[in-house]
Amino acid sequence: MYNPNDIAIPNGNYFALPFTPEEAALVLLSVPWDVTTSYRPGAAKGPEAILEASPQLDLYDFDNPGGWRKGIGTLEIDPSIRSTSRKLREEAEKVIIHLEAGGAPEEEYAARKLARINQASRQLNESIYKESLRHLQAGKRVGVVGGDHSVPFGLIRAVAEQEEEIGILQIDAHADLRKAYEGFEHSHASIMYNALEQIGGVRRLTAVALRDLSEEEVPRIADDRRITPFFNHKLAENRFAGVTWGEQCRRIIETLPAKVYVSFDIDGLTPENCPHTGTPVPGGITFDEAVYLLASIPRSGRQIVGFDLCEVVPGGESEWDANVGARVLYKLCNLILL
Ligand SMILES: [Mn+2]
Repeated sequence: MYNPNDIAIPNGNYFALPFTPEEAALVLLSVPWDVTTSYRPGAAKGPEAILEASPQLDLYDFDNPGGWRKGIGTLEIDPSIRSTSRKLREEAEKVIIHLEAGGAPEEEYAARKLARINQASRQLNESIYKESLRHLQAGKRVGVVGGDHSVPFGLIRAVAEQEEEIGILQIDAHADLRKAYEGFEHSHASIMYNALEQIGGVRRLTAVALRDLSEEEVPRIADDRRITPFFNHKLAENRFAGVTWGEQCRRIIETLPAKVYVSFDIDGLTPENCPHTGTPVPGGITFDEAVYLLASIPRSGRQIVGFDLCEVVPGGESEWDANVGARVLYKLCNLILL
């Protein structure tokens, strides 16, 4: 008999919970993929590290006591995702070196590699889409554990189709609105561009903690009425002027429709919560602020209909990044199961 108060024994499932995916109301889909991370790779190791760190959590959740009893299932990791990612990463690095040396993406040397990478990214998106849709159609919720921030595209597409109309709450240091960054159509820096361009059901994008933007992304945000940015410096200014975080969360949440997909890039948090992530940026929101913001979604009467957690990178000896990641993941699980 499973006893939630016993010492958790690692069993290959997130949080060492005893459910099969079939029994579970929520399934977690791990995507160990980071082909296009430009600065510092390692997000492909995120799911395994979070999985390993997760049994140390105690299961009581203050927003949803006993919520885990509805079942949080762990889908088996497809090993071909990891091996394809590793192979293509080497190709992507050659492309990046070529571009950094002043080469053009159109030159045959780079173009051939880019075509291969883009094709494989489309295949990954397709398989995540199909897998997600299968579980959604069985009446379950689905969460993706990345991987870099390109990996949830297929889940967002499947959720948007099922729910017809969704808003995305993105927590992220970056806007991820670049078109084909470095020639990679499905780069980690393009996920929201692709979601808005290619997924009709995405009606709103509300992005929180943005603080590292390219020149082209600023007008992209200003010109698209679906996007509401909550820039990090503005959140900080308001905080310094005495606006409570509760009030700021109310303003954030009211921009979203009834059904909310949460896309959580761990680098949206302050860097001490994710010291090894691919592109860390000073500033950001604290863990407590993030939890309060997420919990404000169901409190407002809205429903979380899907989520991803991306860019968690384990750092050598330290399991801290994975520990924080596991706690963000568990909070998302409990809030979606409300
Ligand atoms: Mn991101």
